[in-house]
Amino acid sequence: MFDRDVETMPRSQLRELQDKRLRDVVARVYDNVPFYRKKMRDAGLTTADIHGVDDLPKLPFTNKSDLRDNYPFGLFAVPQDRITRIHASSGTTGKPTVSGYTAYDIEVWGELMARAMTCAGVTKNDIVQVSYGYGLFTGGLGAHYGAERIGASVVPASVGNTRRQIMLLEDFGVNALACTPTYAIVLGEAIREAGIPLSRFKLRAGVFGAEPWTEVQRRHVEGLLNIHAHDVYGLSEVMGPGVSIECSEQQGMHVWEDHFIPEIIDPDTDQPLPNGTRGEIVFTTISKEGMPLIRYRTHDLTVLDDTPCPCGRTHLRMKKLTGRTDDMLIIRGVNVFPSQVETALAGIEGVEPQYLLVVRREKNLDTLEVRVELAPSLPSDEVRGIERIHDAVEAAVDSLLGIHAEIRLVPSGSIPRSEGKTPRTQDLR
Ligand code: DLL
Repeated sequence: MFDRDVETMPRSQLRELQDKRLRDVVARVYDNVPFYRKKMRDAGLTTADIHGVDDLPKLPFTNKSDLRDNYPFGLFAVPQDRITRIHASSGTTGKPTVSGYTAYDIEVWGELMARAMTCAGVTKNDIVQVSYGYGLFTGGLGAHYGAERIGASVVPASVGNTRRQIMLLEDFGVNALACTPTYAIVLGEAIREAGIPLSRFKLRAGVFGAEPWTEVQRRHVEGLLNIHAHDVYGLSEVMGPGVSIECSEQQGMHVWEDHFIPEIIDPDTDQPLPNGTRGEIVFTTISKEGMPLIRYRTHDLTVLDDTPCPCGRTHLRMKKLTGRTDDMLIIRGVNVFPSQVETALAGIEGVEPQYLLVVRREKNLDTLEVRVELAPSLPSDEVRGIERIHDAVEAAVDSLLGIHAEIRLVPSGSIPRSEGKTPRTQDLR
């Protein structure tokens, strides 16, 4: 373990720590963030009403839309000169969701990712290849700082250039790989296709996350790379990767409860649900300085498991994610909302705001097709006009989504309508 005392802390002691840190964070956001002060006042609450974790359900939720409404820095709880890092992930309007960190937050993140990678068996003697994207996305730098904190040798490969990735894995004798599960499969299959025997690699562990993946995919990638594949979870608003991770038991991901309080709620009634029941996971960050979040709605569906883990860690576990309550798609690691396509179509002449996103998995890579209806008034024999519309839609969609989509223009009225919510997505993966 990276920090045995904390990771095996008796639950009663962990609860005391959470109570204290929760009181502290509530006071900090009340004093420093007008958004939280107003929300608490509107709910008839003062800081004196929050004594500990039992009082958590009294506090209002925070939604992604609140982050958007306070874009970019409105939820920061410290002055700008204390913010040392800013990350962001794509949001519903084309504007990203922003997250600000103090030097202390970055230190904690590194420590929690170090705990996470130790769970996956990484030691200071290992070489770790980080093939998550480096940049505004939290995957690359999060895994990088964690591996460095352990004292391992980090190879900051970032994403792409599969042949070079494989060369590095082989030549450097890399022991652990951190990337999305999809990319791990791409690497594994490319190694198999190239006929390189696995005996030439020293890979032992995978730290894979940022998108949903199944037990079938786990077995597939474990076989392809001859490794133990660990699921790692996180979201940029809450911190980034390392909010939770699977230990050697691979039976759910330990949530680092000394820094985050997880709750499961019924997404329809918003009421808390007991552990062991499937629902939406909600996080309160209790140590973050830069941008603390109170009862943040993740829209991720899972189950909390508080039964003891044979590994000895006392922090409870969340099961593999089974989906999301909203319509966000994760395509090649990029968060895509159907409403972004609607925004992209606005202003393009000759198309209707009738569209469908079709996601497929071809050769283990996600592909996106966007079907868009042509305006009924458009003569369909006007080939050059249609080509122009196609190119305009393609450029707008690609730039707003940040990934390439294949555009298919279809006749007016051909996308099925429904009486209730119109399905905007078809996920065929
Ligand atoms: O994906 C952070 C991360 C990077 C996690 C690297 C793990 C590894 P966002 O881009 O903000 O942050 O996307 C967060 O991705 O709400 C989930 O829906 C999904 N997600 C993240 N990890 C997993 C996972 C990063 N292990 C959103 N399984 C979250 C399933 C995941 N879904």
